[in-house]
Amino acid sequence: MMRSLRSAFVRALGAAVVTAAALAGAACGGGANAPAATAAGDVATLDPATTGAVTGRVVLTGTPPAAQTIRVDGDKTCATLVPGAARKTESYVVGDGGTLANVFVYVKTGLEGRSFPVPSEPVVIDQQRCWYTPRVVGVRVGQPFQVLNSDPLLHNVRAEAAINQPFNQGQPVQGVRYSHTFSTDEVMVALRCDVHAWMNAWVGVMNHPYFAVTGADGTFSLPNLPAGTYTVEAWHEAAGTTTGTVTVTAQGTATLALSFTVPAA
Ligand SMILES: [Cu+2]
Repeated sequence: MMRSLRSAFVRALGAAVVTAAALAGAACGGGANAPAATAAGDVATLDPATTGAVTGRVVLTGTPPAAQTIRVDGDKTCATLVPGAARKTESYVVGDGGTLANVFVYVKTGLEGRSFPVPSEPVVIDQQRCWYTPRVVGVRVGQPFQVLNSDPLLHNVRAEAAINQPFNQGQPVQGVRYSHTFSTDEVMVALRCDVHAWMNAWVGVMNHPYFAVTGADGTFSLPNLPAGTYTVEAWHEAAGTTTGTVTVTAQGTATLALSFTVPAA
């Protein structure tokens, strides 16, 4: 009895994985960090004939402050891991034409009342050579979120959450992995290292799968959105937030341009 129930469950789950991963994996738009959905739900069952997409580009207007040199040799082990024992700040990562990287773009309003399956695959931020990689990620409420220490030294990761429960974890050993799940959507939860003051990362906690992080070309894509009108917000660690409104039609692709201005010093 147990065995047949279990195998039926596994078969059902397997079918759901194929369907949901094909549709929802792309919806997360997080590149290598895009988690695959692993359970049936609204995303898996959304009729593609009823959904569309938003694509766009984020640009920065104005001249950002020049990157600063960060000496990391206050920690002798960091100094051996980081070429030249120095890094550059990444407060603004700007490409040709002012395209802006590390922007968290997400649907802020328009999805109320909907629920979506939560991926079981973890979203991972790694501590590599005394730096967080990636710098900005999105994760779902209830989805495993992990902080990995790939360095042979002590990091202490502190989550500065305002809505979620903050956490503070020493990670003294290479290979250690702290797992956490966030309980509420929150933009953004900052991660800092108490050992290395230059280490910063940010986590966008979402109750739906429609979010993305821009790369150097500033582009983003939010596919498989139900037809409707949405407020899309873009968050940047130094430039703040900006929003746009976009209407998605069934099987259409709407374009949304978002721009930030360098704040006055
Ligand atoms: Cu550290």
